[in-house]
Amino acid sequence: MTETSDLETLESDILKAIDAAGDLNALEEVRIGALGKKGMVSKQMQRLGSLAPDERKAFGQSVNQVKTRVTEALEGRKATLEEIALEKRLASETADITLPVRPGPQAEGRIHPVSQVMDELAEIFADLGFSVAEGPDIESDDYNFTKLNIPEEHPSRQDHDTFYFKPDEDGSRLVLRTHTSPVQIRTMLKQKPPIRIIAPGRVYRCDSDQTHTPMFHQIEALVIDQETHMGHLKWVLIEMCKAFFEVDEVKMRFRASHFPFTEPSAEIDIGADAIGKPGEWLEIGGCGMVHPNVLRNCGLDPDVYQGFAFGMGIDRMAMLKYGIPDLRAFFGADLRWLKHYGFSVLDKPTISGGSSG
Ligand code: 2U9
Repeated sequence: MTETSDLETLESDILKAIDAAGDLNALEEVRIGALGKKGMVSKQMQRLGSLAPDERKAFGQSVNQVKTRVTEALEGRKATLEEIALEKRLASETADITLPVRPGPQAEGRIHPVSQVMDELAEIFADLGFSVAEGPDIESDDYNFTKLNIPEEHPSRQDHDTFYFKPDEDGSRLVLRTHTSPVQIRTMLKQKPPIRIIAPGRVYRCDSDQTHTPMFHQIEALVIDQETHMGHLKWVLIEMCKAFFEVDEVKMRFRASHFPFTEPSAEIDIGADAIGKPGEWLEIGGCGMVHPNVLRNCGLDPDVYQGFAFGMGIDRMAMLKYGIPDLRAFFGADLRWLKHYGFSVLDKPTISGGSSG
């Protein structure tokens, strides 16, 4: 056989081997066998020395042409094999995005019913134009009682009702606040009306039985403006209850009552239809027009400014809305209770989405 036919046979054999390579490793073997130092094509170059001078140039060119064609074939086959490998990998790594989300850590966590209801009420009152005010849990008896027109001998000042700290030198006595009303006092002392605030937070009473715990949560609201009247109070309460209980209509009645810090005062009852007990009335809190003495204690002229206020128990509102039977379990830190009565961290309450998210 002539050198050229040898080369043709060699090239044909190598091209067949390239096409037959099933993966990148096999193809690399073929490349080394053809173009490596000891490769079949490289060996042909060694034959140059044994050729006559006039044959050497032509043969050398032929070998280089074979090298070029083999290199192109190798690159082509490599690209094909890489494409196949990628397709295979993509096929094995597909993620079915229609599958439900795998529960993550936030699926474990629960929002406590008190936090949920605080968030719901904060959303509702924000929509009504109220802002949230906060204050200390440890209060002076001046802010917690005196400025609220609560007389020295009032029973709520007794230490069977109120947690007192040890008296300090200057005689003012510190208490664990028995309501969030001191927050309203602090706001009236530092903010010029109009005022529209809610004061949610922990309150403490020296009380503990089936339906009372020494700490519970309260939300109070205060509106101070000129020409504010009971109609405004009733409207705010009705709108708040409709949004909170997510009903189009709510029955509400006001039973005359007495609180030192409001005049007139009333207990607030709602028709239990909202929670599936038609014909019954449920007390949800108390309200009234801010007593003139309280306005004066905060430097406001009762002939210029009037206001209303109301207070509700947040724990109680949660029990009513979500049918939670036992108040004491709210503070029992039992994860089974929380798992059952708690809320998902992903359902933030919004007005548009309905207050319970
Ligand atoms: C200021 C003036 C008036 C807040 C009010 C009530 C009536 C009331 C209870 C409901 C259930 C407390 O959580 S509860 O036990 N509250 O009945 N609260 S009027 O009146 C104020 C507050 C602040 C400056």
